[in-house]
Amino acid sequence: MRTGHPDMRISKLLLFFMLTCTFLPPSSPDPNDESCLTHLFQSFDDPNKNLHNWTKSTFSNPCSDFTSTLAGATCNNGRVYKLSLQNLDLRGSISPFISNCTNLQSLDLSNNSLAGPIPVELQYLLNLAVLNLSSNRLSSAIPPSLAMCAYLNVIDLHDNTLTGTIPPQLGSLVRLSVFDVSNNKLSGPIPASLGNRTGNLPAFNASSYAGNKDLYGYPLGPMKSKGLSVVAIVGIGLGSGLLSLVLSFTVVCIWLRSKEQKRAAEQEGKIPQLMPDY
Ligand SMILES: *[C@@H]1O[C@H](CO)[C@@H](O)[C@H](O)[C@H]1NC(C)=O
Ligand SMILES: *[C@@H]1O[C@H](CO)[C@@H](O)[C@H](O)[C@H]1NC(C)=O
Ligand SMILES: *[C@@H]1O[C@H](CO)[C@@H](O)[C@H](O)[C@H]1NC(C)=O
Ligand SMILES: *[C@@H]1O[C@H](CO)[C@@H](O)[C@H](O)[C@H]1NC(C)=O
Ligand SMILES: *[C@@H]1O[C@H](CO)[C@@H](O)[C@H](O)[C@H]1NC(C)=O
Ligand SMILES: CC(=O)N[C@H]1CO[C@H](CO)[C@@H](O)[C@@H]1O
Repeated sequence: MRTGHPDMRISKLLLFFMLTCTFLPPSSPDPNDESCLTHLFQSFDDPNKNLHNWTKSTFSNPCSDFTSTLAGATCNNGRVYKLSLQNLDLRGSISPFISNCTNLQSLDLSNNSLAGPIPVELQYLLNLAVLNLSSNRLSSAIPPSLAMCAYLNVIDLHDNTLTGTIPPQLGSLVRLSVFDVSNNKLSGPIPASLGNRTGNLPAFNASSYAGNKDLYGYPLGPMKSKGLSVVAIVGIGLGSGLLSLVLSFTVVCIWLRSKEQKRAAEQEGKIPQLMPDY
């Protein structure tokens, strides 16, 4: 079958590309980004109106090439790939719909007052390389499913109120070069997969884990013995022994003295009776 001269086909192809480039907008709106941004904005509380130009009309098309019309957002190929919303005094929480920003590579919400849990839905952000949620009021456990984000380089969760244990699964993130969970309320053993990384994987020192009262194991110290130390028990034993000795001695003294006084009084009373009147 003949489809025309090869040169003609190539020029037709060129014409087609030229037409599509002319008539398609440089970045087509993405329904996922729209859903992500809409819900994220709803879950944030922004008392200082730092996100004043995050308006509903911009969510459907937040990108024009590399620049975004939204403060803190950066685009690539018409998709949001970076959200840098640090130091904005944001309150509220992080919407699970963050997972709809599927091209996100960097999420920095650090140094705000965000509360609630770290959404487990972050596991769907398969391109995520940087996660900085430090200096917030985030609570609950660190989701083990974060280990699904295989490109994670940075997990910075310091200065929050996270509880529970550190998921050992995070040790499987071979690209991880920064890991900081210091100053939280984490407990339990530091997984060897993170605390004592083998091979040429970057290791994390004690400063990554410091400030968690009930966290233990290398590179921190061993488990603190529950309850009182031996010194404290001996001290309390000796102290209370001495105290009861002093107390009983005092009681005996008082008893003896009052007995003596009684006897003296009795003798004083007896003397006038025995003595004849002159
Ligand atoms: C929104 O704010 C950012 C930074 O404050 C700015 O770069 C951007 O141009 C603003 N967008 C609009 C539509 O005003
Ligand atoms: C955190 O944000 C506040 C403003 O909300 C700013 O004054 C402070 O310097 C920031 N801290 C850091 C470590 O960036
Ligand atoms: C995370 O954010 C905090 C505060 O904005 C900053 O000081 C820190 O360097 C960031 N962490 C990393 C690993 O870049
Ligand atoms: C721990 O590692 C950090 C960098 O990850 C470094 O800045 C710091 O000096 C180290 N601290 C100690 C005690 O080695
Ligand atoms: C850390 O790993 C090394 C071998 O890779 C091992 O000899 C050492 O005992 C481990 N330390 C702890 C505290 O688990
Ligand atoms: C379009 C889309 O991907 N929607 C998803 C957005 O995120 C929520 C919460 O994770 C999902 O339930 C939706 O399927």
